[in-house]
Amino acid sequence: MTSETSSSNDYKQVSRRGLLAGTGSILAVAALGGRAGASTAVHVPALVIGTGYGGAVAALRLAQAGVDVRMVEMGMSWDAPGPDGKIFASTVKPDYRSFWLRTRTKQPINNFLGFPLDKDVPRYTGILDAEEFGGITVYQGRGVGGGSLVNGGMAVTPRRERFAAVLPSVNADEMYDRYFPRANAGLGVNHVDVAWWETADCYQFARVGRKHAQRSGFAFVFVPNVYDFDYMKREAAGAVPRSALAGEVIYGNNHGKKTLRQTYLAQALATGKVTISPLHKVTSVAPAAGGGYTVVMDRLDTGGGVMESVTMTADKVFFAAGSVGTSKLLTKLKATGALPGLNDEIGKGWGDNGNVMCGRANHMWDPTGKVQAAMPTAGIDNWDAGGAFAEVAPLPTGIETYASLYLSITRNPNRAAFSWNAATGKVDLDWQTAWKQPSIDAAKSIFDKINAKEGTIYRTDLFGSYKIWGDHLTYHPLGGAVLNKATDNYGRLHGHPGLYVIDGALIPGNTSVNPFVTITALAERNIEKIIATDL
Ligand code: FAE
Repeated sequence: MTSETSSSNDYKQVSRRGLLAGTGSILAVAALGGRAGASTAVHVPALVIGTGYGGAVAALRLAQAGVDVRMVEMGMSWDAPGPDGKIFASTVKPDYRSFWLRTRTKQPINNFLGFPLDKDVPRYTGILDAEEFGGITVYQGRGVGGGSLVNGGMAVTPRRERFAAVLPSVNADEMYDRYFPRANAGLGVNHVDVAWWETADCYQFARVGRKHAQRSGFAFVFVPNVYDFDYMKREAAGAVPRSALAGEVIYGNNHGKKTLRQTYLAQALATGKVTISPLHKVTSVAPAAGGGYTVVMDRLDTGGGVMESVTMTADKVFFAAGSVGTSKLLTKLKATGALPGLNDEIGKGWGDNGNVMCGRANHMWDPTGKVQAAMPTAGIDNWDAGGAFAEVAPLPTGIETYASLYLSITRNPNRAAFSWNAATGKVDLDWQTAWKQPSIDAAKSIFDKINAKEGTIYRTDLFGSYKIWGDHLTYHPLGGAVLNKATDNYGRLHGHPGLYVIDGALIPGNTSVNPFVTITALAERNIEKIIATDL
């Protein structure tokens, strides 16, 4: 085992340039991970595990409060182009960059007109993890920026009247007066110009979605996004390189999207107080002899091999590895005795945000368009009556499919738990595929009605052969270290002062809408309190 020396502060410079100016290199990063023969472990005041929404908020606010922060991220830095000159792979041509350590792709939509779409790819620390548990595949972003690298950018603040059901112990007035506005500003949320949207070819699919929703009496609502809609207009005009209009989304956007790298993380690095170590996967956190915590991590190569073990110590450790990452770590650390003070709520309260997908086959007079912007702008809101909010999703194949695709977020009461499996040395999740039935029922409250009205049918070719529902997956893992249960009401883990959870693991399974704005706003609320009282 080696320890990292403070000379790796050099990396701060490489990393900041890399993120802000798009230069820098993964090689430079990898070389600075740890050094054989070094003796003193690096000690940092604050260590943040993961660089997604919760981690980015924590790092920025801590740095602004004068605290030096080390962020460690298991994924790559994503600032060097591949052989095609692009950083990220195309959605229709996944390659080695697309998936996290798989030898075959596992595309969310894996069939089309009877043809399986998955293909072999070289094993690589790619951007999208399709993490398989017994009853569900959980899709997550891997790399500096976490889920912001791969998501659809839909930046939805939950309706005020629904918030109490989402986070009952949180003061909703404070959230809606202060933290949701702060999160929206920090994330660079913007709205599509509806006059442009009404005529843009790339939103033909969404206008068809609106027509069908409204003819069946459903509320059709526009949804903000973090994709820069001015950039998209210029894409449509042929003035700039295409990204959303080239279908880019789940394997990364080469242009146009304001990920955390352009917002919170750029600001955090600009303070000069934040250092990011990519390809570092945390495996253990335990109390250190002299106070604070010892954090052990594997430094990975791009094939997923462990190059060395790196140890750091920190006064405060923020778990921001995402709902699954944080829950897996805490479940293991509690079960193995590394963090014996954690309570029995660890690993519990996990949900899939009620995600379920489906497609509808439209008539020939309702084409959805060859070119579809990969960023959704709208949804069908039937939450109060039927328990579903359905995002009108693009199917950016480059050909006319006459298909309407939807990702529904539904009120699904089922909650799973993580547990430590000593025999395999892994953490299991007890979610069962059958638990999606309430989600299917909720989605049917919308689409059965639309199909009846339009005289259309469900597509059965997108998620397998003769299979209507995409009920095997989620994009929105939430919970596992729930606020006010596994932690106090601000994310402080019980039993171990100085350990915090600050990501989607805090949210009990469902947000009623796409989750990242809520995760960001809650992180803003919690870090403000922690800085005021714990530092
Ligand atoms: P997250 O962003 O996942 O960040 C966690 C980070 O920790 C990741 O970078 C991990 O690689 C890293 N990590 C994990 N374990 C370790 C470890 N042991 N050591 C070091 N690093 C580690 O967490 N949400 C929306 O609101 N709107 C959308 O339109 C939307 N679309 C989506 C589309 C797709 C395809 C996917 C996959 C997700 C989508 N989401 C969307 C969900 C959203 O991205 C997700 O809720 C947030 O990213 C979760 O934020 P966290 O901060 O919890």
